[in-house]
Amino acid sequence: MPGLIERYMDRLPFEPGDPIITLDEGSTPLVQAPRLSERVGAEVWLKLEGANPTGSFKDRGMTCAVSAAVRDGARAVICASTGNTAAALAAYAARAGIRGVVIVPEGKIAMGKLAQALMHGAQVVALQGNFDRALELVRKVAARHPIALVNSVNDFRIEGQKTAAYEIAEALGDLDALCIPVGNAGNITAYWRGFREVGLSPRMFGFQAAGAAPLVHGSPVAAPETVASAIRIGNPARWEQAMDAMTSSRGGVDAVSDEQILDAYRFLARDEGVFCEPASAASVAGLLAHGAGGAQRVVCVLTGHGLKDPDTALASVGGVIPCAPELDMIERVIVGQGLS
Ligand code: AN7
Repeated sequence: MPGLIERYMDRLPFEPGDPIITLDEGSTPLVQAPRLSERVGAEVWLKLEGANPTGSFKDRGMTCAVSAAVRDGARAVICASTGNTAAALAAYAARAGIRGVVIVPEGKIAMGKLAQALMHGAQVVALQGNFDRALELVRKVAARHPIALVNSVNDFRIEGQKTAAYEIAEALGDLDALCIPVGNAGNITAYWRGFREVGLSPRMFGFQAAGAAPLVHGSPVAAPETVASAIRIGNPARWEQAMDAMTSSRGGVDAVSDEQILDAYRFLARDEGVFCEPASAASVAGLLAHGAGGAQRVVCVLTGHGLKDPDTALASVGGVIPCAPELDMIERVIVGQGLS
């Protein structure tokens, strides 16, 4: 499939002939989740955004933000990031042949994301502070220098990300509820915009990690903490729009503990064959813990791939079984576990 700007140009702020920086993002799988459906007593679908080129939904926003920046003559792009935006920025900046700069909280981004940003040649600044401080600082840098800010405060990001709602509408026709993790609150804003544009109003249920749940508390969190590093955010930039999406759709926002997140993370991997990153599992943890208002047909957005964060995966499961290179030793190990 072509990238999403080409697919949806009539509904995006681009014209034929504009420069398009793309990796053929979007068109991600929407798969049924039979075991999860059974557990919650509803028809549950998973939108696998980890199948995007850099492994997260950020590619949808980044193709638009970087294409628009190039159209405006930008030679450099910058963002603050908990990791996935940094990886996407780095890839699309490389594709565009412009400079990429990312500011990330030192020691708090998953290994895969760091490897991506560095491999794609972005300048990676490890801030001795959290994401919220990084976002404050990049806003100031972008105001003072000719460098385009591509965090989701940039509306082109929202425009690109709304296309995931189009794809769900095309695949299902209609749905009763959407469950989605909320960090900086750009994605829930984007889905709501996309659904409204195609005439749908599913109930929007946003889920935050309990240690980083400003929308649930109704006030910013100064020192957010969670195993789901992607959503370790205490003062979301799209606060009002996210609340509007949840209120006007008769949805809501709730918190899930790290334990609930990790349980859902393992359940998806072991029982549905879907490996997402911990932040993504917050959508399913939320559905399991809080329900979705009695909805019949529910879509959970799995925002990023599990391979992004191998450290958390390995810390969440049992280890390997060492074995001498002999047939009888292998048999003892695997037949001992029962084969038939
Ligand atoms: C996997 O990369 O904020 O509510 O800087 O990586 O739109 O912020 C990532 C966010 C959910 C939350 N799931 O989305 C960043 C960043 C994953 C994420 C979110 C993020 P928003």
